[in-house]
Amino acid sequence: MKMKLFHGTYIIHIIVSIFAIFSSILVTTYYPDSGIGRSLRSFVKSSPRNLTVSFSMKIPKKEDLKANPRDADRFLQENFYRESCPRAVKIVRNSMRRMYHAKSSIAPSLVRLVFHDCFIGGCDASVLLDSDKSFLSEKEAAPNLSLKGFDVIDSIKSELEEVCPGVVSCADIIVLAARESVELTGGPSYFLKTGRRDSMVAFKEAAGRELPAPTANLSTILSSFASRGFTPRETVALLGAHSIGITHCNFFQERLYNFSGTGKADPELNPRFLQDLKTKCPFAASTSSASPYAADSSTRSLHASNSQDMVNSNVDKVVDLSFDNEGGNDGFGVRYYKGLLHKKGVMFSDSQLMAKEETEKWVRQYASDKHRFRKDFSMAMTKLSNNQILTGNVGQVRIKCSKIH
Ligand SMILES: *[C@@H]1O[C@H](CO)[C@@H](O)[C@H](O)[C@H]1NC(C)=O
Ligand SMILES: *[C@@H]1O[C@H](CO)[C@@H](O)[C@H](O)[C@H]1NC(C)=O
Ligand SMILES: *[C@@H]1O[C@H](CO)[C@@H](O)[C@H](O)[C@H]1NC(C)=O
Ligand SMILES: *[C@H]1O[C@H](CO)[C@@H](O)[C@H](O)[C@H]1NC(C)=O
Repeated sequence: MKMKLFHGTYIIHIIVSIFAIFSSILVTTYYPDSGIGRSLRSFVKSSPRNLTVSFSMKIPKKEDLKANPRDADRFLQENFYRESCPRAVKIVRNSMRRMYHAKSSIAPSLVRLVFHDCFIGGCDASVLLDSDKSFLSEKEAAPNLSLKGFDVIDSIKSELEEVCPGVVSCADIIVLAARESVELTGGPSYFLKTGRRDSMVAFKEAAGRELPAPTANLSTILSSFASRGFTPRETVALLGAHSIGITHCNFFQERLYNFSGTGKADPELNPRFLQDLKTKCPFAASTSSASPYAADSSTRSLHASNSQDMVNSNVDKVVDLSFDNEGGNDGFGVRYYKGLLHKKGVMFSDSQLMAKEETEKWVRQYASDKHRFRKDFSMAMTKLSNNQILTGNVGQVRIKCSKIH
């Protein structure tokens, strides 16, 4: 009986080895750094008795490999809280759904928040830390601009603290909540590992400065994303998030009334769209003269979307980037690219994606191929969510997201 079993194992080993040799060649060609090729080769060399060990070796999915920077792939886990807090992901999901149904504007806020956190200094929840003296300026830059997102995270965090105190990091909550937000607004659900830890420092030197401003040109946008490892294709895909949320008139007022000091509108704007925007954003001398694109505006730049509450603010007027959810939830992303094709990019930085072939070709692809967009967007969001994470013993798991302890 024992012999027979061993015999069977031996045959399986030979068959699997032949497969492994071919896979190893393929994998090494496409993912030279992945380590899978190495694992497969060592499998071939291993004794049949080691089969069980080899079989339990996890082979990452193709998408994960592409999307995850190497270190994130190594340190994050598919369900980091499976033992310490098995319901963690579910709690985030249910909590987000409940809050979204009470107030849908939280979704774009969260997408903006994840972008802000991960793009600047990595996905470490540093964005949530309470301001001190030097940080105040950012919060006061716009009336409670990010605070809606903060509230949502705090609320999810306290729910989690009740179930499994001190376990789930704020950094993980941000990325998980953002994923729910994308899904709730019609975007794809994407793969996320967990196990991020929270930073011990805030990036006081006004994080936002490094985000491309709404007035940024294509080369500035691309180099800013490239310095974080994003290709032009991924950059175009990520900007599809501009199909939800709102933006403030003063971010693009210059385009409507005094483009580059010409006293005229940006000729790259669709004329009917221009009229539409002018109606929504009447000329406001006060905001235009006060250098609307200076430091404070860049903090709310790229994912400028935020709370609909701002509509009621008389500080400045806003435009709904989803255009009343044009195309329904199916329109997530696609309406943005279709808009760009018709010269209906709201901010200058958006319209810049049409300025050169290297980005324009992706705008065209995504406008006409929803599935390709959703796939690319998913991979780019996974990658963004894994940017410069803290794991292991680095950092901490905060008890309150706004404070280190
Ligand atoms: C097989 O497994 C044993 C025990 O884990 C290990 O010592 C040995 O090196 C393995 N053999 C190969 C060829 O990997
Ligand atoms: C883009 O903007 C940057 C910074 O404002 C500027 O230095 C650069 O010359 C601009 N590039 C082009 C092609 O206009
Ligand atoms: C347009 O911009 C130029 C240069 O910034 C400025 O001199 C001019 O006064 C502006 N015109 C209006 C109507 O605001
Ligand atoms: C938002 O700003 C208002 C007015 O400045 C202030 O009263 C309120 O407390 C702020 N909200 C939060 C959550 O800080």
